[in-house]
Amino acid sequence: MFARDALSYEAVPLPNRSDMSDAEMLAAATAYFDAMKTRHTVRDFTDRPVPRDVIDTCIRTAGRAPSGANHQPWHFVAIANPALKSRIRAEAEEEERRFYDGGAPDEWIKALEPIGTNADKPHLEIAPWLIVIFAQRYGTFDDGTRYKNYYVPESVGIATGFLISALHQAGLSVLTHTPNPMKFLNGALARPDAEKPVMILAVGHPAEDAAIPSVAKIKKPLDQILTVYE
Ligand code: IYR
Repeated sequence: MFARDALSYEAVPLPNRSDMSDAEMLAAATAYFDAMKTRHTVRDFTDRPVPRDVIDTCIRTAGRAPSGANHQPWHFVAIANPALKSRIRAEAEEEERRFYDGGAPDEWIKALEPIGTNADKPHLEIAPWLIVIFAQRYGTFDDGTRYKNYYVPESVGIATGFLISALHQAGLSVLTHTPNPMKFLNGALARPDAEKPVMILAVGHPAEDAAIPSVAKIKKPLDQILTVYE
């Protein structure tokens, strides 16, 4: 993506700025909070299709995340193809069975009890889209030589947050799914070894009878997640 000789600093004026009053800022912040507090991780989807344009646009938003040295060390693979979704489900469930049948420490299994998860992952076939997020350990200049990426987990985490927020804003439900280990995704999706699979997002509309674990409603209050020095 970069040419080796195009790496010098050039300043351009800030192209966009918002000019809100304090009251407008608070109203905007509150409106966004009100929208985001309706987000829940969903595990039961319908097969209602979601247009490709919606997914593309949400990925564009993810691509606007800040990243270490602006290297944008991420790659997204969006899958609607039923055969590929079935393959991913089969391979993920194989890993998950190992995880739930003794591979994971007892403490981890116990921590998951209130979430109600198990090795069955039908949503990986039912949800109309799976988005697999890859982290790029290094990048490649136009001439084929490598450059190092920085703060890769942080950058990819921020981009994933942007993506989840954009999908929610578009009226879609999301499951963040992390089969353990995930290396099989490189093979299934023909991604290079330099890329580390980070997460699968199952994306779509919630099933009529979709439920969430009651613990998911318990969020830490502000005074537990914020310390202020004024
Ligand atoms: N990957 C497993 C286990 C799992 C782990 C965590 I941490 C969760 O928050 C939920 C599930 C699975 O997807 O079932």
